[in-house]
Amino acid sequence: MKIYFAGSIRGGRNDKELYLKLIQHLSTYGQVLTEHVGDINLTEFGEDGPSDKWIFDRDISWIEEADILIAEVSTPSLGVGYELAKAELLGKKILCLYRNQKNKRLSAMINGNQYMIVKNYFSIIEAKKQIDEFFTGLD
Ligand code: 6K6
Repeated sequence: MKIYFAGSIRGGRNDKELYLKLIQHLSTYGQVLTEHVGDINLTEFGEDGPSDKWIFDRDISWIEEADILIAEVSTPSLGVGYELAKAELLGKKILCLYRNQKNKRLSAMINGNQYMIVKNYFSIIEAKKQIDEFFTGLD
């Protein structure tokens, strides 16, 4: 099972520790292609490494290769939104996890999209449970 995990990078890195924990949990189900999203040393300003075109091309080929896409969508990110739309066009199964936050609401373009499974949660334990249920539903 190849898993594409999507989470905000240049949209903001406030949830990076959360991404890391979710990626560790997802690793028990298969190969997470995008482990760097949970890299706690990666900031939204990091410029080292390959060009943006290289990153785009590699990430698109990983989405094509992935069996499923799981996105943590609490921090709004143009890149994650794009990846979700791409995965939908490619017919991938999609789970979006949204942490409930005061005075914030998930974009209607995600929350209102019947193609994707969108799950709200409060705690990391709950988020992991949503992941477990998603995988159980794939059987
Ligand atoms: C380091 C610091 C800033 O940018 C980098 C390197 N960039 C990326 N490396 C790998 N994947 C990326 C990068 N930028 C975006 N992505 C992909 O888009 C990831 O798969 C994330 O799920 C998503 C994040 O998009 P933004 O718009 O929040 O950056």
